[in-house]
Amino acid sequence: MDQDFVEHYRREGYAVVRGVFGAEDVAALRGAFDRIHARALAYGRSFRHQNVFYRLAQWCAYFDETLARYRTDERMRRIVEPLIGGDVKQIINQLHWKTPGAAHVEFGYYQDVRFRRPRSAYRALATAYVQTGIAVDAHRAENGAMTLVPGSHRRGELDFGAGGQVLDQAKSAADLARAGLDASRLVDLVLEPGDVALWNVFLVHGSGPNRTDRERRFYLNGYVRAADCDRGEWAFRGGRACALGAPVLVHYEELHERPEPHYVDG
Ligand SMILES: O=C(O)CCC(=O)C(=O)O
Repeated sequence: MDQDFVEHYRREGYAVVRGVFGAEDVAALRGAFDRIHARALAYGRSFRHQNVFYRLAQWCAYFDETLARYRTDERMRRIVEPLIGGDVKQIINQLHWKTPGAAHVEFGYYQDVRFRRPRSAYRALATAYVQTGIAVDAHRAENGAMTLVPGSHRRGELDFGAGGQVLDQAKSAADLARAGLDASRLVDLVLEPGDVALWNVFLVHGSGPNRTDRERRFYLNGYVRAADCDRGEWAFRGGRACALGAPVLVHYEELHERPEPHYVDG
C-alpha cells in the first residue's frame, strides 16, 4: 500500500486511501447495512444489548460476521499500523446511514475528541487515536459527504459550545468563525465506494443532509494505541487480528450492571 497517506494525515489531519476495498467487499458491506437497517426498523425505538446500540447502530460487529471481518481486515491493519502501531484497541464501531430523504441526518461542526470520554481513560489522544471510515457508497456534497477544515487538528481542542448537540444539527459557518476557523478553507470529503478515509481526533468536521435519491453509507471504526487507552476491544495484537468475545467496557457505563437487552428512551 502506498504510504503517502501517512504524510498527508499528519500534515492535514485527514487522508483518503483510494480503492482499498473492491466491488465484492462493498457488496458484502451493503448487505450488512441492509440487515442491520431491517433489525433497527423492527425494534422501532432505540434499543441496547450490552455494547450493541441501535441509534447510530453501534457495535453490530458483535453479531454480524461481515462487519466483524472488516473491522480487523488486513487492509485496515495496514492503514492503521503506520500511525499507531501493531497493538491496537477499538473504541468506535458504527454504521452511519444517510438514506435518501432523511434530510435531518446531519452533523454540526465538531471534533471527535469531544466524545472520547471519560478523558481519564485516554492518553496522548492526538497521536494515539485514529478514526476511519469505509465508504460503502459514493460520498458527494449533495448526499452528505463529510466536510472538514484541513490542518485544524493542529489547533487542539476548540470550543464549539460545550455540551451542545452534534447529531441532527446543521453545519454552521458561525460555529467555525467562533472557533477562529476560516470557512473558505472547507473541503468536501469526496469518496468512492471502497475508499477509506481517516481523520485525527482534533480535526474539525461536520456533514450535511442527503439531498439526493442515492444512499450514503459509511462504516466507521475508531482505533487507539492499546497502551494509551484503558477502554476498548482489542482489534490487533502484535499485528494480528483479534476476534470479539464477551464485551468489555467501551462507552456503555452500565455494561456489567445492566447487560440485558432493553429499549432506551429519548
Ligand atoms: O457520517 C458522517 O458524515 C459523520 C461522521 C462523523 O462526523 C464522525 O463519525 O466523526
